[in-house]
Amino acid sequence: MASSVVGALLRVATLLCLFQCIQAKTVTYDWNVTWVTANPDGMTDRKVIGINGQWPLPVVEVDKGDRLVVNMYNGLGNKDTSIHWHGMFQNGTNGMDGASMVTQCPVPPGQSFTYNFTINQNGTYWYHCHTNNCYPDGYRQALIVHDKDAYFNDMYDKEYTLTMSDWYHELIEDIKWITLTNPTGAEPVPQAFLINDTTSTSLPVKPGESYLLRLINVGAFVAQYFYIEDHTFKIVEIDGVYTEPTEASTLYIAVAQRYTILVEAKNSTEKNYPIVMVADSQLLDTIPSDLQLNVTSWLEYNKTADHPQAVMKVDQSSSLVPVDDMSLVPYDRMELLPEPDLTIDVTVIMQNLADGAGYAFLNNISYTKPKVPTLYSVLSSGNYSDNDEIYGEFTHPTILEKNQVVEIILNNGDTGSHPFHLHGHNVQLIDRAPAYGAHFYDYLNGDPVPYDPSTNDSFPQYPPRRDTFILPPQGYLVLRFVADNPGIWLFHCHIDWHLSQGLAMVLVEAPEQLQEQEKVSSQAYDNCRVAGVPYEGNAAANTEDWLDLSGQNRQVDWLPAGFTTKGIVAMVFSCVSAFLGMAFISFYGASGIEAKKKETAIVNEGSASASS
Ligand SMILES: [Cu+2]
Repeated sequence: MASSVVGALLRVATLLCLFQCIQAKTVTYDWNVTWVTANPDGMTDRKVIGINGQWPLPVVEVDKGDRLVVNMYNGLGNKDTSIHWHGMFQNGTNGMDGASMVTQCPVPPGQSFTYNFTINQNGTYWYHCHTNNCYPDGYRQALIVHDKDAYFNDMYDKEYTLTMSDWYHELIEDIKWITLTNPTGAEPVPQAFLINDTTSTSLPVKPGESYLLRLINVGAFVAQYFYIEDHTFKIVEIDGVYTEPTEASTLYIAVAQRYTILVEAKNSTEKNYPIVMVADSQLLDTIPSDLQLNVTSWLEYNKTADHPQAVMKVDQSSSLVPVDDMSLVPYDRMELLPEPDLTIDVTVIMQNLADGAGYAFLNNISYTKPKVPTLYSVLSSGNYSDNDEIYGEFTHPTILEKNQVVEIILNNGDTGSHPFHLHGHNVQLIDRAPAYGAHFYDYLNGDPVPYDPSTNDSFPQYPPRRDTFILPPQGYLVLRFVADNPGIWLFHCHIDWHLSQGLAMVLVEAPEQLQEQEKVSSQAYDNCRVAGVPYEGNAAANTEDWLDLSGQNRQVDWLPAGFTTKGIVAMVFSCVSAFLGMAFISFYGASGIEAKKKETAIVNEGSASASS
């Protein structure tokens, strides 16, 4: 009896699997990546990175369970490249994560790389170049994973995807800003803000119908506030994680974050309503007078009616009050993870190094690329893989053991907010201060406030999960996740300028399991050979002595403590010239008084003799 039940169950399971296998398909793209010319803001033509001669780039759409195959040829001629599939866990396919010098060699001009992985996730993602700040040159677009089982599928009639982005007129490689002449590290200010790679768009809607809007900030730097005049909406997904439907009227979307919302159309076609994107001007060190901080699009009820510009409700974008993502509850109600097995405690610091330029640090390390992609160090290291020394001092490696509960305490010693992203995972947001809203900038007037575990003991029962999360100015953020995905995963600020300043570290997750499961294609190693990048050895490319890191890439030296000889000489001469200056001033001043006294005496004598 028992065996016949087991047999029946097995048959059902086989049928189910067969059904799923038939359902899942392979979606293949052949992409020739080349420079093309575009003018999305109507202000100036510029070179952008196109795919098959086109820009804006193709939106990738797949169904949950599909295999995605992208054959990418680098036809840029003068620039290395790669693609990161933002938010994809790449479980079992770490080498497809696309981060140059982390999981692959940069793909040099004239070479190809095939990305090939199965997507067992759902929701709203994006893809972007992950080699030397290449995505702000236009190499970024939406990646949508449709899910026939999404709980909100029967709650809308039509869906739209809206990307938002900052836009620069110069090629990123021409913007020199980590320099002696910019010691404060002021980030380059964009020239425009785009929605769907243009200056405004209209979403046609019918009265009484409902719409699913997928919102993605594909920008390099600036977060966006988002609202629709006279409409509220329901949040149903953040970064690929379904949430309980949550009413909201304003969102704050940092670069790399995604929100999916349900909007119900009104029952009248009298007017069109502005969809408003407001750049977070707090992030900008200067605001040029010609920079348009808000962008108006429309929920278009009536094509022939007026399309009014948004009327700004506030003077400052920071007066807008967005929904706090800490208040969102995942639809699956996954519970708070237990106490951590491993705690990573890091602080964001911005500081100058010996070249006078501004850099970014997690604790005292400014991420500096290794000589060998870290994944390839793992795969070639044999028994050394669980020794973090081999990954180099300046990749800031931390080894996670399989299935550990990991807590990251991220403190902010900087006055700016930072949207951090962890590759390969989404994480629970368990504590953050200050909260979004009126008090978000409260810690600015004073010293940074680090997380204190002794005063924080209550966390949400069902914490929100996402892959990109905001660290408040001078505040903190606490995250938890399970190390159930062997791989090399970059943890970094997604402001691309800050990544280039070194605001990153690598997590080396379950390296022994990674060695067993990861297969690297010969094409991937060919790319290394052509690029002249070693693909064996420790971070210094040493294959003989794994613990000898001499020759590893290093961050720029620290500014020397105290005064250098040069400084002392400069100080002495400054003092001497100051004293000389004061002496001359006194001398001239005193001689003037003497001369005046004599003059007065002569005049007095003269008038005395005249009167006598
Ligand atoms: Cu940052």
